[in-house]
Amino acid sequence: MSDLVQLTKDNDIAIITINNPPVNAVSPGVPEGIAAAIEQIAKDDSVKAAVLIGGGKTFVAGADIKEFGKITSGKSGGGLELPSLLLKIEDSRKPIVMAIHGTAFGGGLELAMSGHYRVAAPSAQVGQPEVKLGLIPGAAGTQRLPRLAGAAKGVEMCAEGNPVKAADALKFGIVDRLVDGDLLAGSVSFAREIAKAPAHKTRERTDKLGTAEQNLPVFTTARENARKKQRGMMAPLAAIDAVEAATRLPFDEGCKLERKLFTDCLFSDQSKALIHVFFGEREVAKIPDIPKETPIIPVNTAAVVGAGTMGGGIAMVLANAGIPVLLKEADQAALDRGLANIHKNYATSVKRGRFTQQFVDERLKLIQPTLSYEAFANADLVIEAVFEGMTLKREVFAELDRVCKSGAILASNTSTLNIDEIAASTARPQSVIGTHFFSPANVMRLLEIVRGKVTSKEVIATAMQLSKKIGKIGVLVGNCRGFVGNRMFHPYVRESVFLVEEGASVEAVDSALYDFGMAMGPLAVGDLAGLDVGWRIRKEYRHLEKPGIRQAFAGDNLCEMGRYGQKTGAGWYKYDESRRAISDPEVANLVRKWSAEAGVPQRQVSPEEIVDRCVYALVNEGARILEEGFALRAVDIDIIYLNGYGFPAHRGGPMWYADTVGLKKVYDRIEEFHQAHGELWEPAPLLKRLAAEGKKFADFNKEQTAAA
Ligand code: 3H9
Repeated sequence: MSDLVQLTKDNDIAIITINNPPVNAVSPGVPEGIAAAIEQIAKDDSVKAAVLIGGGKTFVAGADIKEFGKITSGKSGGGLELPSLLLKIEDSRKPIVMAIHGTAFGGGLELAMSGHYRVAAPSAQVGQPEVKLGLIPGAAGTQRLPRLAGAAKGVEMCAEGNPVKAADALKFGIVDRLVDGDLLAGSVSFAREIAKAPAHKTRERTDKLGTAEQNLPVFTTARENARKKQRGMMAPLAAIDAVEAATRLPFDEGCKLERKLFTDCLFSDQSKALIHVFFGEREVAKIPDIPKETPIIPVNTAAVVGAGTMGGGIAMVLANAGIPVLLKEADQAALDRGLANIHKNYATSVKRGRFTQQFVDERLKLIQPTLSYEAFANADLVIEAVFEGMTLKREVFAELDRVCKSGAILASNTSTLNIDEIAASTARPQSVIGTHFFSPANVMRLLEIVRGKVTSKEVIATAMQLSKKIGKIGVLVGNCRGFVGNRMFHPYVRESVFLVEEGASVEAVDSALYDFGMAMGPLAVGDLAGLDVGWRIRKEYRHLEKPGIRQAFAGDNLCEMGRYGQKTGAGWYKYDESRRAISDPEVANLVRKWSAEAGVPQRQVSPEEIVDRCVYALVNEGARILEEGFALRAVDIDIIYLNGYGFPAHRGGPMWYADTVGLKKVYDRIEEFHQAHGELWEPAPLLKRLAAEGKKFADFNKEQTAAA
């Protein structure tokens, strides 16, 4: 038996325990251990049935994802032999009960389905989340799940990848019983109950599979949904094909097709990108100079200054995590408006089934409106979300310094301003940090956490931990203008406007980037966020612009005409009452006129150039940010772009995408733009070096770690 699997006995019931912390993944050694246990059980006449259970906090969370990278890069790697083990388990003449707690995901659920019975703790979850890694189930999950739960549920779970709670798993036939209390004891007594019953094999069941005619609409709808909701991704469609095969082919042939589709997905760029994202989301939580043991400041109460869109959203986020929050505004009318918005947002969430009315009522009680700083003395954390202007922010922080208790965290939701300058208005800059939420704050997952020069490690560690508690993905960034996300967004948007000025249509620019996979085109995003936001900032910083450098003018000219985007009913597009974008020929005419006046030559622009110009603008700025140390790792930039800017996850983020294309190719294209468009396209020194050395952005992090 391997160290990872133990076999014990409770009289006539054998107990197989998998102990491979932290999540009992099916790493090399686990299948061998289970196989050895099954063989021993077969030989032991005193054993009537067996229970297979996970040690620690969970059943099995799936195949070991780390092994996949080894397999695709040609090194050895294990885990793909799981299907034969599952046949062996299913063929055991002594019934095997799978006892599920925590999560039975991916290969974990596949393992569970090879057992003759499944019992689960009420808090357990089961699922086939492989599509989220750009994969499909590869150990007969697409064949056994529809046999237990029917084709409709099977295809939904395999193609969408969302988990199912234990009670629903019982309802769908995926588990046979819920066990309250001690799971092992309950499973052993269940095993005794069924020990004499015949051991049914899941793969031989056909009662729930349905006829081809019944299933036709199921698969048609699944494909339509996948094309819409998982745009550009290959795995969901492959998963649907595999589940459909379960309804048409014998088990063995279905498994063969599943294996082929699984392998195609495993070696695809999409899967490599999504696996990078999986590990990246966990990597960003690790800050090299802030050890795990850093003390955390308890955050039991909070306060938010400013009840506008951002402040209100932040208050909701805190309340949703169960933290009581004071919400302060300067006058009653603004406070009333802010509260009305919060009520409206919660009502929408109830209508959409995201929250129950009871949950919302409880959250609303946690938000306490106020016009004064009086009660701020109790707050462990204050987040300032007032209008974006340095003078006002400094005034607020000076006031917070006066009223807040010592040790309270003072955070600013600034999206561009210098956090050290804000901190300097207090006598405790070590307690000041940036927490840049993205709009709408209660929906967007990203939280940029901005480290000031003297922000204490405790404050940073607390902010990182809090991000998890409030359901966000916190990424630590340095204090440069626009931080990471907006600093990169600026050249991205700039190029999109240049392209329009050079002759591409507004629609052509947006659709090229939408087809690349962005959630929205950059010009449509501008209309949504308000074109006036950038316009005002550009006016404020005009004195910093270098003379002779090309400046985009079309967006600013639209603002001069009062076309701010959706909020004024017109921007790059026109908008109807339901805020649907409509092409506006007037914009095309105006831009032609302005371009002629500015002497910008007009030409045909291909979708490929649109994508390269905009995406490589992100990459080039990202390379500078990385080299200057404002992002810790290339993957931190990727995670920011996926969660805050709608970059397609299956491309892994801008830096990963550039690594996939090859930095030499990216550099050459940027150099081409440099020759054609001048100084703004000066290649970042890091990109130039890595390209010359045949390296990737990912290698830069290895260099840094090695140097540390
Ligand atoms: C599959 O099964 C394919 C099969 O169909 C076919 C086979 C032929 N492998 O998330 P956490 C690590 S594909 C390796 O922070 P939580 C994770 O990186 C797989 N490592 O904890 C982290 O490491 P570190 C299908 C894994 O409690 C640590 O464990 N399964 C794996 O918030 C803790 O993770 C999935 O896609 C793994 N499978 O959440 C499930 N899983 O501490 C993926 C986790 O060094 N996993 N790690 O940063 C999850 O969804 C969550 O981890 C889970 C726990 C919900 C289980």
